[in-house]
Amino acid sequence: MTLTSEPGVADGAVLPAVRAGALDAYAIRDEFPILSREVHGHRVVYLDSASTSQKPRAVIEAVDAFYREYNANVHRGIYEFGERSTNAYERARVEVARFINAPDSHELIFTRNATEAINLVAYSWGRRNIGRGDAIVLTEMEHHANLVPWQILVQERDGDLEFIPITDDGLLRLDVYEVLLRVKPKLVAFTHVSNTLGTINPVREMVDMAHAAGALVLIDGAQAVPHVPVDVQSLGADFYAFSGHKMLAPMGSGALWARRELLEAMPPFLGGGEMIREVHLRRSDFNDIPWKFEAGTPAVADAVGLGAAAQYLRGLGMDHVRDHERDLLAYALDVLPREVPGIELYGPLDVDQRGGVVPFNLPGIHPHDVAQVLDRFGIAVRAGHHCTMPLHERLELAATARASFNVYSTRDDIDALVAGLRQVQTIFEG
Ligand code: C6P
Repeated sequence: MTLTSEPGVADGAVLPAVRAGALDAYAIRDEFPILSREVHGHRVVYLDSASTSQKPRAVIEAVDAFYREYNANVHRGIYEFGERSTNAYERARVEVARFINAPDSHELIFTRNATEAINLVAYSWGRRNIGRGDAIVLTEMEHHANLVPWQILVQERDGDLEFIPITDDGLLRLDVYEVLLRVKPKLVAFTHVSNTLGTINPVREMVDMAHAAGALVLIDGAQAVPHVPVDVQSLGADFYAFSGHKMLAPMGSGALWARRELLEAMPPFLGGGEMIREVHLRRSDFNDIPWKFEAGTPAVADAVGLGAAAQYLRGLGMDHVRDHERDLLAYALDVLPREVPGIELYGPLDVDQRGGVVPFNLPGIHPHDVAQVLDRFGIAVRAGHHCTMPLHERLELAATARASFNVYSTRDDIDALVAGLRQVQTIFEG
């Protein structure tokens, strides 16, 4: 199959938004149409990128071009639009696989999001491999997406869950992990970067420990792939799940990467069209990977958008992205406690162990009220439990407010947050 080029960033191109080896976030902002809008008469200060990122023109145009110029189903139509659609879909797979340095693009399955990718493993691999008394090790900081599917699985199969505890700073207790591995778990599943505390977990070390104990490893990369360089080969994990919408791509796009031999041994997740080779009334032969796991008509335009997002981020350079967000994090951790009296911050203090996520509370003011008042000034932060209720329980917090960054975030955004929080305090404390 020849792969034609569809809209995106030219191969290997460095975008003009990278100058002198650093991101120019102000130039990048111009590439995100939504960021030029006003909210309640203020410039939009979007600090909820951990929830979902905004989309650059390159992604919007790739999706737009799909529907305007060649919308057709994939792997079916032997006509111009169908061939272009199939080419673009499979090229996006190559692009996304390359972005995480997967050794083989056929090991990359398109899913709707990280949640679906994790559920795919829980249903397919889990039901075949987890039985009575088998243990799965998770952590106290997991997003519900990397907790509930495993709860459902062990309840059904009579297995067990064990949890790596965290320190008060939000770091994993690797000493306890070492002890937990003595129960010989079948699987260890943990987040690469915490969506609530920002903790960047020591994946390679934890993978090596798990493998030495005979366990497979699933990494929830939802908050890592958009923000830090991810190389699934050097991380050494067995399964790696992530969402597209947090990495500048359309909602409804995501992926699971797994080693070929695991995917080939796993039964299908969903049955239907696309995932079969031959169907008879009483039995079917299944397709090769990755299509065995992509039943039905896929979200083709969204996958094409995900490919364009991966190209865009590759053009910026993920090392630059990480440096930019670490700089913003350091600035926020410096300025917030100095300028906002009494603010409580959570998570690791060392910016090398943390992504661009800043959870906080203003004592005596509910985070929902904080978020609501900030909205009046055009500032978007998330408030609540951020789908990590057990983590909040562990930290004895009912809820937190959370500011989170992406490539288009600037120090001006943090200054606006500081000013907004002072206003919140004035309103509530008089
Ligand atoms: N976290 C947040 O505001 P989905 O919904 O499938 O795209 O992503 C689920 C998910 C899985 N793991 C982690 C670490 C995540 O952060 C998320 C999504 C968002 O923090 C929405 S709840």
